[in-house]
Amino acid sequence: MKKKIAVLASAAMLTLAATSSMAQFAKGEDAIKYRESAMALIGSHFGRMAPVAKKEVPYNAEQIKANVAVLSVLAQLPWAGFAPGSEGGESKDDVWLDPEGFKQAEDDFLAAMDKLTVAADSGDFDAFRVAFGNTGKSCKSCHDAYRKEK
Ligand code: ASC
Repeated sequence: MKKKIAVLASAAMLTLAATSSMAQFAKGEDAIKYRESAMALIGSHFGRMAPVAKKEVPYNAEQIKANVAVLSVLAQLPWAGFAPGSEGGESKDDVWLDPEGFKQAEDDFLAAMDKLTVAADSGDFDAFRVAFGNTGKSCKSCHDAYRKEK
């Protein structure tokens, strides 16, 4: 009996760890809506910094730092939404056919985000501009590989 409970508990913990979220999605379409909502917020918080990086709008170090702090939380969200059985939406099937490649793309993006956070926290415009560009490249390469053509 104790062993059975231990097995069930460790299976539940593994499931939580695998999805990095509170709970499983009830339906595939819930996961699709969740990840696409998270991506939309990431696109907004990222995209609104582009005019600053392009020097079309003055650099305000405190605003960029605060925005990147929000973005670094948002950046953690979409991944649980690529759950098994949630194929579809804007995702190519390659997300599920090539899980190692997709995980690598996630890791590359999160590593670029970490560098963007360091750069934004430094308050140095050129460091921000370079890290912003590199993060955008990681967005694009993952979209090119794993997002359907619009
Ligand atoms: C964005 C957005 C993306 C990336 C990408 C960067 O603002 O929505 O998908 O930047 O275009 O190259």
